[in-house]
Amino acid sequence: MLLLEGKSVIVTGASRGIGRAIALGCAQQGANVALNFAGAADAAESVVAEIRALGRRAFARQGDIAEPATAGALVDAAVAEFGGVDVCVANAGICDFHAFLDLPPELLRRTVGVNFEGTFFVAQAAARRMVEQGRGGAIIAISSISKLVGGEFQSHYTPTKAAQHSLMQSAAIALGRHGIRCNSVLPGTIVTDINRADLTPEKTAYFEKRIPLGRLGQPEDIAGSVVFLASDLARYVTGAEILVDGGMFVNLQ
Ligand code: NAD
Ligand code: RM4
Repeated sequence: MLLLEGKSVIVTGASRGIGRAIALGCAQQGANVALNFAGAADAAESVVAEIRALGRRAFARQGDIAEPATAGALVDAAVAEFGGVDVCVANAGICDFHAFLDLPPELLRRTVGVNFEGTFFVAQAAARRMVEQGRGGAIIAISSISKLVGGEFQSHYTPTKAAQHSLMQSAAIALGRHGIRCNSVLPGTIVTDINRADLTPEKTAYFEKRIPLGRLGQPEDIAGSVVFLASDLARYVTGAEILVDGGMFVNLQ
């Protein structure tokens, strides 16, 4: 039996990286997937094609998730295509590594806008629809190990990852009576476009030494925890966080 058979799943920032792997992982478990993407239409359409090849339905819709209207339009499109929304994965995010002392206000505001406000808008739009439908649902924020620890060049980013989970905690309380569960996944360091330039050979070697499982993560390492939280296996899990980091966080010495 598939874990997400016939479920309608929204994934933001799904054209590549972790979002793409989540979209495919959900489709492999029987879900139909509505993808949001920022700019790369070709990449998004190729994920759509991969999902259709699995025998599921999918479509991609462009939009800046920092704009509140993007989330509403995505939910409306998922309702029109799939008849409703059961799962919302707030994955879209940015991290332009930058020193703290001269970090420009525009970069701070944009990072908060995409990572935190974007999560808020899509969670709220999906929740409104789920409440209307009256059949519960699951909302999952892709937060980070950076919710738990800082980064020298991430002073604008790490607070947005903590804010995402704080939102999931409050939303879990607000939505529990509707059977809507809200949780976070905290990836460790996963090799994607977001950190390709930052992961120098030296930094990679340091991480590999620090991670008990001995390697950096791949996007596919994250999909399983999202599928779990989206599924009925997690029916009594809400307001929780799952750290998926190969053990990096606990490795002090
Ligand atoms: P990525 O750069 O490969 O993917 C980010 C995705 O978000 C892309 O598809 C991008 O187009 C999209 N996006 C960016 N701005 C957007 C906007 N304004 N509107 C809509 N979409 C937008 O990076 P990734 O590593 O796959 O990141 C996905 C999420 O995972 C992010 O929230 C990131 O913070 C989180 N995360 C990543 C890591 C890691 O090590 N890679 C670790 C922890 C958490
Ligand atoms: C994550 C974590 C990773 C970093 C990415 C960009 O949350 O901090 O180490 O590479 O963000």
